[in-house]
Amino acid sequence: MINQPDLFDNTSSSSNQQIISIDDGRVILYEHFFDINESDRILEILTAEIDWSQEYIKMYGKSIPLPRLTAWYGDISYTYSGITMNSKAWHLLLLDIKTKIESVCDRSFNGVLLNYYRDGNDSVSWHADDEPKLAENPVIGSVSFGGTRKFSLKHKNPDHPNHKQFINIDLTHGSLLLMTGECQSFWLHQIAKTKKKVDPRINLTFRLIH
Ligand SMILES: O=C(O)CCC(=O)C(=O)O
Ligand SMILES: [Mn+2]
Repeated sequence: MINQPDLFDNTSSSSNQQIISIDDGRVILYEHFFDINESDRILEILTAEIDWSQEYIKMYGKSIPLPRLTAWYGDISYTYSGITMNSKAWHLLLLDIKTKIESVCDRSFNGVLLNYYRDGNDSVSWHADDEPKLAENPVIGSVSFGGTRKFSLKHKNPDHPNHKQFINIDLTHGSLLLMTGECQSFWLHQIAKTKKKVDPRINLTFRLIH
């Protein structure tokens, strides 16, 4: 595990910081990073004002719709899974959220990928945020609003116990999850589909693109 004692300023957030203990990486959860009123307001504004789009990926020669809506806001364009998302002027609310996240980790971000999970059928499959433009050991700041969904982590090494036994974290309304250190090199993460009735959910992952 990489030790990054200077990464977090524990004094600047009133919310509870919970360190999720994993090998080869560092994951920190702040529940209620945004209080309930702020979170309700953010959910309402982002649902209405973000320029959501349905993207498609090519698989076996077919064009398959992503099982969620997405958007990218940032200083530069971003490419992942063969999809290029052009830069769009920052929404002021996204800048406020960015500043608040930057205040608990001494990193700055220059883009945010937004996901809109309409219901339990929407998901993101196993992947790591490891595009070359993110550089090595990126800090990913992930905030969630709306219905709680289960975020799972699995170790990439088939011999590691957490390859089969996933680490599951409930990402609740207003929570912040930081993935840092070697997390993206050694772990995959997903939001699985669920048959449970779940409210719509918006997730924002703030990133630094080089
Ligand atoms: O919705 C989430 O919590 C995760 C989203 C994610 O992993 C991504 O956008 O790369
Ligand atoms: Mn991801």
